[in-house]
Amino acid sequence: MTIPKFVPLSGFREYSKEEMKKRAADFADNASRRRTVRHYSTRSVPRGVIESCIRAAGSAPSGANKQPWHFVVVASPDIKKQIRDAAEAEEHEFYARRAPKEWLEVLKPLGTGENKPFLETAPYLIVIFEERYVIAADGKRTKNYYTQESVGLATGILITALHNAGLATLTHTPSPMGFLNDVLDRPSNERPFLILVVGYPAEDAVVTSTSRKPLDDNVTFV
Ligand code: IYR
Repeated sequence: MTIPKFVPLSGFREYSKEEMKKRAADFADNASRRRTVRHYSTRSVPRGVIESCIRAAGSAPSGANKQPWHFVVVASPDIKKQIRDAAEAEEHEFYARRAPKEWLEVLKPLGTGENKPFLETAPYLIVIFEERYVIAADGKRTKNYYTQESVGLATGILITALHNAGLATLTHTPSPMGFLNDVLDRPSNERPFLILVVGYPAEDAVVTSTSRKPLDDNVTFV
């Protein structure tokens, strides 16, 4: 049996009530400035910033601490083009045939469509994979737990970290996206979770006018 090895909790910071309130409010103000951006500049972004943000994402809690994620950072114009071509082919099918009418109806206000130029213009695509199970060198499989929840948590932290660093993102989920395993040469125990488009917004970027649910609609204190 494996015995847990405990060490003292270090690194935890407590703040005064006042400081706590200010930090919480400042964080919420900054988070509320995040918008999903679909128009990107080709301006480059330092790779170290992407690395730090992925390090933040990797701090997410995960089922049995298996950290069931893999991030592929795509900067290569050739690979970005392959991803764009494959994604647009799937999206063409989605918008032309696969999507039910009600789905297309709720997408209308977002102004989305099958053309995905941002997959080439943005300096980085971070393709996030969910590691459903682990294959050991001897071929033995071990299960990971709560992989979708874990990868969702890591992705949320990644998006927030990138926003905090002053970058825009777009969560893109071409459907189906199995082509990402082929293009990026990822093994079959990993499933594409989503593509995160990362960069500076284009100078003429526009977003839809939107509002966020007020707390009263979102929260119940009992
Ligand atoms: N994957 C498609 C469709 C799409 C679906 C939802 I739900 C969105 O919030 C946005 C888009 C696309 O990327 O266009």
